Amino acid sequence: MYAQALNTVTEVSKDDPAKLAAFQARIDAEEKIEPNDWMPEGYRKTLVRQISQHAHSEIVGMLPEGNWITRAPSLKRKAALLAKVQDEGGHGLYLYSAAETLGVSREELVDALHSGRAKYSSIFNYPTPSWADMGMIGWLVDGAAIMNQIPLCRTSFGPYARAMIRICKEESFHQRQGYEIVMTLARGTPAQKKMAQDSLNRWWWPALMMFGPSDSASQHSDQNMKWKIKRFSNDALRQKFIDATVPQGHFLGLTFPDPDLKFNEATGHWEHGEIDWAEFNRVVKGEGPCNRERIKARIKAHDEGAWVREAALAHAEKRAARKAAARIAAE
Ligand code: BYC
Repeated sequence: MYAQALNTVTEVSKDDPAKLAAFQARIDAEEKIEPNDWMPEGYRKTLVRQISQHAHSEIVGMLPEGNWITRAPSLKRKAALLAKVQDEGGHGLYLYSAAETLGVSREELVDALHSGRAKYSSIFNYPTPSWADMGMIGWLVDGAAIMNQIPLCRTSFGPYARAMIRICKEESFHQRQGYEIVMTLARGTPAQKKMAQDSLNRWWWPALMMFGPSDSASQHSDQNMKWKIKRFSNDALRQKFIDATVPQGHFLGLTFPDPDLKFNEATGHWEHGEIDWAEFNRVVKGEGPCNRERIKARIKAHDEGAWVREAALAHAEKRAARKAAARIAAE
């Protein structure tokens, strides 16, 4: 039940070649595609897949951090964490709304998540046993998210690109608050520094997996780059993230759990060891440490929120009926 969707190769299209060529010309000219414009069915499906997976990731991503709101070490930390988790709920809503412009309903998307048909980011299937994990999520997970999402501000589908602009501004605050938590721990007592190091050891490899399979194994990349949904390949973004993050960790006196990590003077890049793709595949298929717990928590929250949705609907119906009655009375 909790296995995530099986992979399918991006559908290119059985559409009219003239329409396809005109569509591609608009993409090549950097025009934004809007919901009422003609688009190939494969483009629409790919966007629904990616935007909804992204929305699910934001909503499921609230859970590992929500775990620490009641246990944050100070009022200041609690307020910042609460605001961050609320931001993530907001990101989910912008993204579900962007997906809905493509003709799917929120209910269908949420049902796909709850039934295990839709994916969400592998990173949120790892546990958060220590306060240092709140810092590490902000620094590494939001840091990786920013690296992936800044180019999405220029993605070819208008509603997705516009949603990403605000999301990226907020992610940048999240990344800074996370780095500041890690910095405080790294400069604290030996026990605090150890907490930060242990947490980095647990999150480093899963953070690298956020960028998706290696380019040679990525099935959607070629078509997505052609449609300018994606602007950089998975490996290119992963490399940018490593190059930006390793010096930040060294500045804090932390080490990375990769004996093969070394700076290549000739290329100017940090070279890294082999990623454990078997682990990645297990987590994506629903066998990560927290997959079952996360989906169970989402379903529980959804069920317990049913009365809010019903009340909002009843209120909207009453307002519409009052408006209609007032209009008839005025005629
Ligand atoms: N986890 O052909 P590929 C956040 C799937 S939220 C799970 O390379 P594509 C945040 C992929 O979906 C972070 N699945 O695909 C929130 C595909 O499966 P399907 C989420 C993964 O689309 C709260 C298959 O593997 N960010 O930032 O070209 C707090 C083959 O992959 C993963 C987004 O969603 C993964 N890590 O590229 C803090 C960004 N990686 O659908 C932070 C938007 C790959 O064929 N998404 N898969 O069954 C993207 O940029 C792209 O979809 C990806 C994958 C780079 C993720």
